[in-house]
Amino acid sequence: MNIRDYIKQKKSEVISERISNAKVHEFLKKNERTLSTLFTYYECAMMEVETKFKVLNQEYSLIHDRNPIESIKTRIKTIDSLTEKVGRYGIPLTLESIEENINDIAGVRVICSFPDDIYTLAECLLEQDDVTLIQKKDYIQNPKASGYRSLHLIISVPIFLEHKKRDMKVEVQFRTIAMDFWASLEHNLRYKRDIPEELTAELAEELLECANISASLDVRMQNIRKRLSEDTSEIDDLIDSAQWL
Ligand code: 0O2
Repeated sequence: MNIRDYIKQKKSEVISERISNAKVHEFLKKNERTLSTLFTYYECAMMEVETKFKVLNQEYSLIHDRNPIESIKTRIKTIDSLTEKVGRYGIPLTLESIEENINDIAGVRVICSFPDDIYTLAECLLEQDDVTLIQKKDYIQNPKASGYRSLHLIISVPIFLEHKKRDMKVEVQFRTIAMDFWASLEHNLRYKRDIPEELTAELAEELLECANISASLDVRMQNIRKRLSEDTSEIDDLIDSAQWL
């Protein structure tokens, strides 16, 4: 376990004492209806963002004859994970404070084939006039010490309800297939409790090495794709000019 995770774990142990189960239970009981409405709004915002990516993917395939998105995953944060984060951040357990401070209740993960696709899609999303960028963390340019790579955006999008419009925050994580594969494996190590400390350190080191290898593989495969598409466009040009003969 790296130092960041160790601190995180220790902090959350202290916090679970600070935010007792009883307090969480009382909060959930008191706010059940409002909380469920709020979560429905987050779900709607998540669907809006997912649709935006589906549209971009379709349009891209029309123009470039390939899909930049391999898959899209969506998730709403669980109550357990939410209250753990509220405790860890030391913020008040109120609806207003949760909405203001917790940015990843709605999450959309976009898995791309190549690193360039990530930046193209992020740019296209942010160009849309109903999308507001709140925060950007580029763990591809600046990977985490663990080796984690991904581009994280916190955005705000409007959802249109019966008689009102409401801006909701959504976290978008962009990864290549290789980055996602790595993150899932590393996630297992992070949350597996009963691994001896020595083995954890050994596996973390091995994972860091894998992260570096897969980063260079991503770049090499992207270069191959670029060369292939250059060649294909030369062939297309030849075919086009031959048709005039
Ligand atoms: P879930 O279920 O995936 O949402 P914090 O959440 O407090 O750690 P912050 O600043 O909100 O901090 O978020 P950060 O570190 O930018 O990104 C948090 C999310 O990114 C995590 O969500 C993971 O999904 C992913 N992530 C970040 N670092 C790592 C890492 O080193 N390894 C892996 N596998 N994933 C990582 P959650 O909340 O952990 O869970």
